[in-house]
Amino acid sequence: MPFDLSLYLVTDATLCRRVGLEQTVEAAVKGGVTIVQLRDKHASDEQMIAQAKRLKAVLAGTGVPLIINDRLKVALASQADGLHVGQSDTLAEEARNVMGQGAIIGLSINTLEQLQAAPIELLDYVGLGPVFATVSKQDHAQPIGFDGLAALVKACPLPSVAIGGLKADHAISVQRAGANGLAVISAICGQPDPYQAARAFPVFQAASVS
Ligand code: TZP
Ligand code: MG
Repeated sequence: MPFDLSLYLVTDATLCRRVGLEQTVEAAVKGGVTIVQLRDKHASDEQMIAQAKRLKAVLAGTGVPLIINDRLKVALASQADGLHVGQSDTLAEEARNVMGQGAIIGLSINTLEQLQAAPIELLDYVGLGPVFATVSKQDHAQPIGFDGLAALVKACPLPSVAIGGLKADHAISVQRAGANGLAVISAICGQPDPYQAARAFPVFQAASVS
């Protein structure tokens, strides 16, 4: 499935509770979100499968892919479009094997060493960060700043999306660093009006569709 990393929404169940997860995603996509990742560190697989199916229904016909964080079982059972894995997960190879060539597989990268060790040929994109410290992810790695982001992008042969503490005002700096987009949780999830929150992000000049 083609994908556009320019405004990548990562969901947080707690932050989305007031507006509702489906409502947040629907509004954010209307406001310009181009790709959605369902991330939930606390739900059971069964709960997450049900949630993923509801989000698939919300996204049907929009062309916006649904990516699942970490849980291959959930991605398979919900027929999601892809899987995003972290450094502590060893899922990229397994995900590619069982989800097939058409799946969108992403990996989180924090350092040049991780980039050099990454199974690039199995991946479709990388998430680079955190750019800034953030309370949205517990025990996140050392922030890399825009200079660190630019160094990783330069060394990276794949499309990339920056993550970590990013707000609409950072879009220009992210673009200057060469990444293909911004991934955000709290700039959209938990905002009173997720549609307006998404719209606040400027459209990337050369939105990359892979
Ligand atoms: N990975 C690195 S930082 C982060 C994740 C999932 C959280 C980003 O959340 P926020 O609220 O956009 O800083
Ligand atoms: Mg993980």
